Amino acid sequence: MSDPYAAAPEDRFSFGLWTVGHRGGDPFGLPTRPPVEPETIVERLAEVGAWGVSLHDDDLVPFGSSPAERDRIVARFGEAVRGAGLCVPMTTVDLFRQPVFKDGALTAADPAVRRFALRKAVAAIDIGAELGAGIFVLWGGREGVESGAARDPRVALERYREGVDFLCEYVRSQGLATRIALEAKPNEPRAHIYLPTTGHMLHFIETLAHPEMLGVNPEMAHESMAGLSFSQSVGQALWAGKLFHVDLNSQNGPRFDQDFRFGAEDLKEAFLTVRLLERSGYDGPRHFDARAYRSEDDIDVYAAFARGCIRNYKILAAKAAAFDTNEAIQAACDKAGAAQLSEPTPGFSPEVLEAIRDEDFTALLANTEGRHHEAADQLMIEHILGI
Ligand SMILES: [Mn+2]
Repeated sequence: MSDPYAAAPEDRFSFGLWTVGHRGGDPFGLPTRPPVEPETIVERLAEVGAWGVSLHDDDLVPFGSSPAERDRIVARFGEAVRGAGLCVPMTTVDLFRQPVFKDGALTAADPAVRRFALRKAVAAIDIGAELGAGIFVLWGGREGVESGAARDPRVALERYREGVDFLCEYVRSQGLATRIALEAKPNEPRAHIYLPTTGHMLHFIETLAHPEMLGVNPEMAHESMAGLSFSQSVGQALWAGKLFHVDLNSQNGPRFDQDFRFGAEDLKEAFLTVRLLERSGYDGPRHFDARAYRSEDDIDVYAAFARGCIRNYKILAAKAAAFDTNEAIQAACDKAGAAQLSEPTPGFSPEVLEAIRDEDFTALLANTEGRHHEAADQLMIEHILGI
């Protein structure tokens, strides 16, 4: 019998080179796994059923490579990706690792650092274009502060706006179809990062010169670090038509960014997120920005970790479909207001206002009936648990 939870290309599952390629190093410990060539990672991802592989510029082309080396590396990688039947749906730029970015990149006080960041980002967009990536993710990991004493956030945001506008103009000048997805994170590596949540990003986009080119890449761990509901963040991005990409992983509450296997923590939020993505018709990459525990070896990384991300998504998608077609569950959800919320609120007119002023709310104010969320939630829990 075939495995109902095996990945299919239409699932659009993708992994970053930096995820399965993560060597297990952390701020307190050395790497525990050997380095693996990008071409080998691609072969192994194909074996677990991935559809795509994403990358930072420096994951593939070592920082400081010559133009000739860069061309050779990108061409060889593109061949490996095509040979394995994969694609590169997304590339991103590392504007955080090198010491030059110690006080920011696009928001660095030193204008020369900002110009260098633009040069690096433009080169990363070029790598993406060469590999056929339609999406460029921008995560400003160093765009923030430890201390606000010498920083006016209004001025920093103005520099941020100019930097992103520059990149959009570059994409347009090259006639590329690249769309840019902004990724938020509240802290780590900076104490306070500018535009710390997906909601902040969604507003920022509306201040830019070409908002139609920009969307968001919400990451489950990042929103959870701020104590927020990931499914609500994804929901706002979908509602705004701005969900260009999504970083699936898991996180155990507000603490350092854990990037655990998707589904490993907070099953309820994982379920609600998968249900939302599947119901929304989202057809972008289902990208796992996660990494295996430091305790694991390179076989565990693929056999248990990468397969686990995929299986948990597929299992939750099947659970979500069954949830939405179960009559008893749907009746309980409707009793808790699921269908009622679909009824629009009236638009303003003097007549409508007058009618509202005249409406008799006596029975509403006297109504003590509960809203029955406990019953709906309990059914969801039992459904997830397989009862
Ligand atoms: Mn993360």
